[in-house]
Amino acid sequence: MNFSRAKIVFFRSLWTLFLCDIICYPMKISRRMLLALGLTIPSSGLKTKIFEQNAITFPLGSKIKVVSTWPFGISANARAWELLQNGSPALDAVEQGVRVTEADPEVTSVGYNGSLDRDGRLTLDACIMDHQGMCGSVAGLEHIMHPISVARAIMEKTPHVMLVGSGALDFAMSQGFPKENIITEDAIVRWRKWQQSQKAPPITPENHDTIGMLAIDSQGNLSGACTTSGLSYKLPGRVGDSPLIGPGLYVDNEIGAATATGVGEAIIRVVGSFLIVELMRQGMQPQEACKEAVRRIVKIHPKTHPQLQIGFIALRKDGEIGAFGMRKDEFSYSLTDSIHPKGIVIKPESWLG
Ligand code: SD4
Repeated sequence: MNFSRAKIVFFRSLWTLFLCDIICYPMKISRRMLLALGLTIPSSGLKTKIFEQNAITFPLGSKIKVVSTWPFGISANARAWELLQNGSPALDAVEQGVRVTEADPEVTSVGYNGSLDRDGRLTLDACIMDHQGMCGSVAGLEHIMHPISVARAIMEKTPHVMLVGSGALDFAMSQGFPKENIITEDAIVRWRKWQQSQKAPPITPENHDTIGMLAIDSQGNLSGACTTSGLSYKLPGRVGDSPLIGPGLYVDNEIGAATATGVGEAIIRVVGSFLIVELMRQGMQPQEACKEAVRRIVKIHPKTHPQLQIGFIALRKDGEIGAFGMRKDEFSYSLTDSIHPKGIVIKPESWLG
């Protein structure tokens, strides 16, 4: 950059900051808020710095809420909501919330009675993340009813983030988690049926779901949890997005949180949940951020995306929610808050809508 160009950039930057302060100061909003409202500042490298310097501040206790993927999230939300209302931290709420789904035999894609892999084994994936950026994760965990609690124990009791397979099982047992048979007759019947037909079942919410849950507590802190049995009849050893911090779940207490459901391979390729949080950091609305993550999946899969079941949800620090799916009329999420204390199922827009 020559000297006069540098001078122009410098004075333009000063002018932008000056204008921004004139707008922001009387209204007591930060520059970051202004950006979050969709107003952008001319480029010169300033945008990132402004985000790093100003924290968004919100009234405490005014935004308690919980969102989770799919209609079965309603009963998980109910448990989380109970805890949030009692003033429990969001971390407890999301853990206890998704435990409801993990133990529910009606949900055949999470925890107990989950879907088996190609060889007839039930291998579970889960992760959890708190408002301090701490996280824990398990993949390919067998014989344990509540992988989400093992993920939390890894976060709190080890220096690690992720344990897999037999190591995860040994750790779980060392922490007193009972080794149980969580494969049901029903799961075996479904698996045998698949073996006979030897082709992948159609992708429907019945055979292909994860619960991802995001919550804000009375202190205004965010946490998230995600748990699944993964893709039905997957190759043994296959790991999807759900136990991966970044693709399946991400929480940044300054900005917001996001989680995902759907074909894990596609979600991993765009690091979906982290991407959404980072887009919100840059001022994108939660809904637009979720849509952009789907758009990037479409870009990578120009021909096959109509076959990909994908759903993202995002919860911004101020309580604003966003969601977006890939296939028409497929993805939905559950919201529980003071306006909907019994929970409501919402169908967001989709790419192929
Ligand atoms: C996975 N994301 O293992 C999970 C599965 C899922 O809706 O969410 N299906 O790829």
